[in-house]
Amino acid sequence: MSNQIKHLTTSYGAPVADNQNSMTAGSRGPTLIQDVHLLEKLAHFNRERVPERVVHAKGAGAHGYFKVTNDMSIYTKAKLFNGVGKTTPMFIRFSTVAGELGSADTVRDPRGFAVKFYTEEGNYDLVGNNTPIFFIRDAIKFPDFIHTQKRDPRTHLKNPNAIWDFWSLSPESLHQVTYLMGDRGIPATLRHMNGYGSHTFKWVNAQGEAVWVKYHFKTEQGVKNMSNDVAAKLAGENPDYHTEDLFNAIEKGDFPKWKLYVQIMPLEDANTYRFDPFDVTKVWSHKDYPLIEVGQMVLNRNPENYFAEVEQATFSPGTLVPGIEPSPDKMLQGRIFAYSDAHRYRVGANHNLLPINRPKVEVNNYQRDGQMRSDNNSGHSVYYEPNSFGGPTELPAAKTTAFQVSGAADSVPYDHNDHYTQAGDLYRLMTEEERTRLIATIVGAMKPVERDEIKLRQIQHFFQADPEYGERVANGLGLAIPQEVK
Ligand code: HDE
Repeated sequence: MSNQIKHLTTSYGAPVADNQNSMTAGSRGPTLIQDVHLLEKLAHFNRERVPERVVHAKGAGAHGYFKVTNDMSIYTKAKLFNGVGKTTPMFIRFSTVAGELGSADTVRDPRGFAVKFYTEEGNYDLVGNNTPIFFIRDAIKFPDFIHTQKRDPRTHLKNPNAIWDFWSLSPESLHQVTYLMGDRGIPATLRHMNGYGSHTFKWVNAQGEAVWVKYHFKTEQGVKNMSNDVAAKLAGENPDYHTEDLFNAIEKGDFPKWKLYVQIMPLEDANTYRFDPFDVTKVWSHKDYPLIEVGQMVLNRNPENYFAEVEQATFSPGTLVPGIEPSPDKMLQGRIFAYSDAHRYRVGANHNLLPINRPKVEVNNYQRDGQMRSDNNSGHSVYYEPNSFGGPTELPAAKTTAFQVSGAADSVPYDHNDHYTQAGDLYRLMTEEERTRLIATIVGAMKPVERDEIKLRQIQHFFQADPEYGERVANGLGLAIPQEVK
């Protein structure tokens, strides 16, 4: 690095003579509008913030790589999963869900687990959470659900009445509510939690054979959680505790690692499985579809610049590569629209030109212009297709596999509605200590709810999942299980 002094310049490269004093008419005269350095500095300062993510605003990111330990070409032609030893650079962003950009890390909330693989076939984004399931199962309910997680429009405070009113009227949320109110609701650090693709996706191999797949990132640091008391203390004393822990661990070479596994379901099983495999509020039993190891993800490099690499990172479940395709999961389908729409609004139409989002392969298409077109806008190459001038042409082998659809076009509810078995199984899997903590957390969260009708409706769901679960929450709230439920 040359030790030549770098002179201060304006954004258009002109040298700045004085960065201490505004230009004025005499020492007490008015400031001169011709002080372009002053004007530019103040004006750019006003425009330093891009809109924060409407959910998952608070986050931390890291670079790393993914290495295949078990060849998956029998299931998928996606090159990042083909061939033991295949190594793909990646970037991950962890996040909370409901809090704003400056909110505390150690809140009870799912954690975003968004992975961008820079593969040799273009970017592949696996935008999951640290929970294998979610609260709702139709995208159309997401804005409503998130409204209840955010601030009351009148008081600007979090509103437990809204939270529990929505959940008690949405029984499909019971499984994820149990997960969230349990020990894993507050991870000890971002390194001591698992990650999941949550949805079902489709893998297709080179012969065009397809299977359904679910992703599981198992932390090699071991799952460790944080108690309510420690979390509350840290939220006050060090609201960026998780962010700091991840940065420091990588900085000192203690690289966090995860093993990636998948569950594989034969295509035809989807028609007979006892749960709807495309319902993201439900899991597939590991007995039915055991975990198969795929590879290892290692985080070994911190961002150089938070805004450039973390705030401007854009992930989408629709960023797919050949061999990986969506399933009919209604939440996944809705997300495929929503994320790129959010990126165009939050970062701009050309967000994929930014270094953190740019693929590490050549991009050839006929998209032109748009704000902040920071590349050469494809120069003077041919700008339409078809053409006779050697422009980029389609690659038919990359075609998404055709699949049959049936039924009338309509607003159709799910036809599998057992929301209690898996939530009850999760409760019964817990040790007595875990159950005691779960009940205490739920009772604490539900106490401020003003209307007993809402509490009783939610207690009925807990009771249907497991009578003991319902009884213990009812007792904690000083309420009795309604006779008609027993
Ligand atoms: Fe998101 N979600 N989400 N979400 N989500 C966003 O995209 C959305 C859902 C998740 O670090 C937004 O870029 C809809 C499930 C993560 O940048 C937005 C639905 C899961 C991140 C959005 C869901 C997630 C987001 C906000 C219901 C786990 C942060 C800004 C269909 C499987 C990614 C943005 C990052 C971010 C929409 C539900 C995870 C608004 C419509 C389920 C990890 O587009």
